[in-house]
Amino acid sequence: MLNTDIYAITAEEYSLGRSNIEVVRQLIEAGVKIIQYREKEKKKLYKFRECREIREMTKAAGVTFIVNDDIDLALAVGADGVHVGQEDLPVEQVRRLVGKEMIIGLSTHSPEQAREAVKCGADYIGVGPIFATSTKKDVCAPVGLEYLEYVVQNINLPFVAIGGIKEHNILEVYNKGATCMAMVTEIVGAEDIPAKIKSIREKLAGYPRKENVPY
Ligand code: 3NM
Repeated sequence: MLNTDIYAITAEEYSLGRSNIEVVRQLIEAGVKIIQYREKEKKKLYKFRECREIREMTKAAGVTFIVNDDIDLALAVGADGVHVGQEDLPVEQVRRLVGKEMIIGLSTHSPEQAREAVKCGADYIGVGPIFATSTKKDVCAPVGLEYLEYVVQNINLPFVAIGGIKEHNILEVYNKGATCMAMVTEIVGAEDIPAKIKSIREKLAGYPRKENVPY
């Protein structure tokens, strides 16, 4: 799980007029292997219809599909996983609802929350916000690269770095030991999404990892 470099997250309001479905189509075509559906403003029926279509598209392409927040939606469309935040249902309760197989991701913003995530049975954690971001409305101030470093050294769970990550600063994150980086606006807000993915990947591939980073 999270055995990939780019974790793409939808947000139609930043997608330059393209629909979530169109963005997902382009992400899949560009070879992105994990996609999260995150849509804060729409009513559930419309989210359900989009998720149902995205589930079909991702399944056909062998792409992991995660639904943000809505456990019922994740179950209804047969998503691979659900991603919850610190103020959503506790992970133990989510597990009771979704069963053993579904992936549960949990957003964390501090060492304490990361340690708690291990105890409560999250399958992976979000680590952020690494840099300032205005995409998530209620998120705390950036925790910087320090918290990421803590997770790399101390937490034995797959994790994805998130928050304000862009092509121009992604190497800072990568070089602290993150292997999977989540982005919203940098990707869905790109004029040319496949070109953006390619360019980010070239950047990562062209840069050697720091020695002795334990991952
Ligand atoms: N979660 P962008 S930050 C969805 O820290 C989300 O848990 C965060 O958007 C966290 O890539 C964030 O546009 C928004 O900065 C990331």
